[in-house]
Amino acid sequence: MQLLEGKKALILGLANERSIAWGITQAFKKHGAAIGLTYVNEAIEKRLVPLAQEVGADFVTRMDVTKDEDYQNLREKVISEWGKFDILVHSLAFADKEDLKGRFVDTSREGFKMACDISAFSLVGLSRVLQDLMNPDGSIMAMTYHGSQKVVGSYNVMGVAKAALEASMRYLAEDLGPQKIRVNAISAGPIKTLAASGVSGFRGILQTVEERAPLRANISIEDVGGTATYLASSLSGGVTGQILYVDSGLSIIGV
Ligand code: 0WD
Repeated sequence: MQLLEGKKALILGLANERSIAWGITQAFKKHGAAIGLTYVNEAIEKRLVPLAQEVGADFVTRMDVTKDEDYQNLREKVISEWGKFDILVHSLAFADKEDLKGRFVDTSREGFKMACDISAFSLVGLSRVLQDLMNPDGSIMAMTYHGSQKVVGSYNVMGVAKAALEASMRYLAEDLGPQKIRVNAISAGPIKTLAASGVSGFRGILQTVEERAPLRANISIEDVGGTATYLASSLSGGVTGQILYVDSGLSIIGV
């Protein structure tokens, strides 16, 4: 059954075939959605183009969420390619590698600002410039991690940025609800991607899931793609402002 037939999905944060956004893109494609993709810089563009071809994407365009003009350019691109669209996927984050090791107390003001700007404010900025282009029954989703709620060694400033992202998601859900746009987050378990390689001790985090999570296995980008498809489709009508955990159940385990 094709759950996303006739829907148009704009996906941000596809860097390579290991990216969570790739699992989501492939799942959306399988379910009949049209795809638009963005890249942050030329290096990512090179890796993105063959992936875009593989899924027959309608367009790829530049979007660096730290640049005000890119928000406007993205809006204009969506208008010229699609007019209206249905699904927005926020699957991007960034923090200085120096801030993803050692003690959180040493986080610099600049590092704090940058992590929150790129990883959290961007959801607000994107929602603002794109909201009126979204059809009713639209769905916005962002990727988060449990380090927002509990202390995870080395995740540091990114945990704070994810807390800001999750709270932003809830406020956006209230703002955009009257327009029949739903806003949710997926809290994924650890997956070995480019972004994850910046987190010191990441291997140990993966091992913990295998040893302690109820399902005793790490999750895959396909697992996230499945939940994203549910959130993008009308199957999740009535669901907004929520964080859905795709983490093999690790977050329910106490000491
Ligand atoms: O374990 C994991 N991998 C988890 C990731 C567990 C739970 C959540 N997440 C989240 C991440 O925090 C992020 O929000 O999932 C999202 C996607 O992350 P990913 O798939 O793990 O990482 P990756 O494949 O590296 O894609 C993230 C991309 C960037 O890649 P690089 O590695 O080049 O930084 O985010 C993009 C970029 O393509 N990105 C930006 N996009 C627009 N503007 C910017 C920017 N300024 N900075 C980074």
